[in-house]
Amino acid sequence: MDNPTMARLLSQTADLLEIDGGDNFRIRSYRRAAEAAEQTTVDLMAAAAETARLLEIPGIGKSMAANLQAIAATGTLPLRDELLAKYGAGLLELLNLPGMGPKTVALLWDAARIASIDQLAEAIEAGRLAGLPRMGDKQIDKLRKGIDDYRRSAGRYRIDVAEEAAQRISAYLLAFPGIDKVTPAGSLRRGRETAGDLDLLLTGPACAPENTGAAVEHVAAYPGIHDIIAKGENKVSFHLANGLQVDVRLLPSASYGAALQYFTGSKAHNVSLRQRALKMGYTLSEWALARLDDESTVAAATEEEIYAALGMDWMPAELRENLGEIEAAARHALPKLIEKADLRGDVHMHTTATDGHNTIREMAEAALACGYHYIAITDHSKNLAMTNGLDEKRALEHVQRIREVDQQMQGRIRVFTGIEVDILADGALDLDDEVLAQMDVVIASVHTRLEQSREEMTARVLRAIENPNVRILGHPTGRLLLRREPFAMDMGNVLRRASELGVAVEHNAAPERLDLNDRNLRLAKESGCRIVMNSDSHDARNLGKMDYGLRQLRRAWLGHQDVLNTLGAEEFLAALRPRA
Ligand code: DGT
Ligand code: CA
Ligand code: CA
Ligand code: ZN
Repeated sequence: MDNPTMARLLSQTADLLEIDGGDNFRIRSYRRAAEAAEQTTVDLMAAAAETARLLEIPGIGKSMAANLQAIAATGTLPLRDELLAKYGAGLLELLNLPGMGPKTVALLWDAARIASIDQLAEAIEAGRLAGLPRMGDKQIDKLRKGIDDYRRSAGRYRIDVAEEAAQRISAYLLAFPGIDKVTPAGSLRRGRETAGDLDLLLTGPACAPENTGAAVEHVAAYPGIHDIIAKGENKVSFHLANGLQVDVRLLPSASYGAALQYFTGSKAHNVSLRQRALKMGYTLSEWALARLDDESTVAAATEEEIYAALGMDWMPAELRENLGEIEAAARHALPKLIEKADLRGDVHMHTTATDGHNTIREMAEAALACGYHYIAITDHSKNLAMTNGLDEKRALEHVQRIREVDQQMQGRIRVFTGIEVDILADGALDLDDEVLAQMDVVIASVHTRLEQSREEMTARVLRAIENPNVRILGHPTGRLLLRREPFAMDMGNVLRRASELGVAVEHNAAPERLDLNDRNLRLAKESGCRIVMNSDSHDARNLGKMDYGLRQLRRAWLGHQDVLNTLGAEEFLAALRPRA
């Protein structure tokens, strides 16, 4: 079990205690321990053998050390199990609904014995929530929409969740002699923002046909397996504890390329490719590209050979959605996609001044370690009170401190001043223009009143970007993947105007956001918009985590020339919307 999983058990226990009306002091100590488990660099599983090592972690006292040891020994926490037995496992799922915290769940339980999403949906439809405290019509509508969104996205997993599972499973599988290579295929390889299931391909001597028995048993013995769905000679399918399905296939090296091509998909890409093969007198399967007449193999071992035999260039998996890539590869006219090494800076991040975990200096040092040439510090503004957002006075003091750190870094990295200023409900900005005018990078973002109508939201964002201080429109759809749908807005209209004004649009690389999505990124490019990719880090450890975002840019066919923060520091500043 890894640290985040242990942290989750502790924070779920805190939630359950709060719902149960437990002692505040106790609830807080679970929350603090969850936070500590999330933050620490100590491997908790290993440290659990020695109480003293656990106690050295700030936020872990005697009773929480004992809890961590219980988790390490049994994989679970007795108190959590007890509370779940009392209320039912569905209670925790309720907390996934937007705006649903332990207090609301407790209210729903006390007033109507609601302990799952299904029961909540039923109660709403039967009108049983009307009249409950804090449950006005608007609140109930919000809940109904939250349930719809949740059900629509159920069964898919965020790309980072799928990726981390793939890495853990790969590490385990590669320890087996005879498994030489584990390659993720399917939607994960294509870099889609979510995955329905995980497809892993294994090759090596232990994966050759008629010889797979031991390797199959090793796969089936993976400790993270919740239940096995199917186990055959060259395939094992199972669920992980979080419900994610994993399809593992064992392959002979000779047909590795054909299998990788087939199981990478997408389905639409494969259908189109197979038609092309047929026209050329070939048949394409997961085993090989073969001649139709005598079934002899034309290519099978690598993807490059297969695409080449079809008269095409090999293409990165992110492009394989049947959106013109097959024709482009046949014309030898594939785009050159942006790469990690192209990124020179990151201009959206938070510090301890608001809701970040690190200081300006720590962020600068971490960015330096990522190889960046520049960053901008962009904390929240006062409208986001729960983040301790900056008012005018604090914002100016912060700018001063940012400039000091910029000096201290002595040119090793540039630290630009900035702010993520809230776009208020009417489209006004949350801070005075004179204050904004003193900053290098002003990002304007919508964080509140997301329920506005399409007309209101479009007008609101258009008004905000008219403000000449705005350089970048932050996370332009406000979505939280699998949790909150994008707000209603006329994106085409906003992108057109942003392009006219020279306001850049952000691709937010945080894996829970990833907006603009691939489709809208294409639209942004077609509209002539400048695009900036940012990590939106609230923690120095997240700096440099641009991979998931990068893959969305690549899915949108973007090259380095399409993304502003591939420029050097001075060129980047100069390329932002010029000062009025
Ligand atoms: P997902 O799992 O929903 O995120 O999406 P994928 O693309 O990973 O889909 P999945 O896991 O069902 O299948 C993996 C790949 O296998 C898929 O991208 C293409 C290939 N594949 C699966 N079923 C078919 C099929 O019926 N025809 C063709 N041509 N390819 C298929
Ligand atoms: Ca899949
Ligand atoms: Ca699959
Ligand atoms: Zn934001």
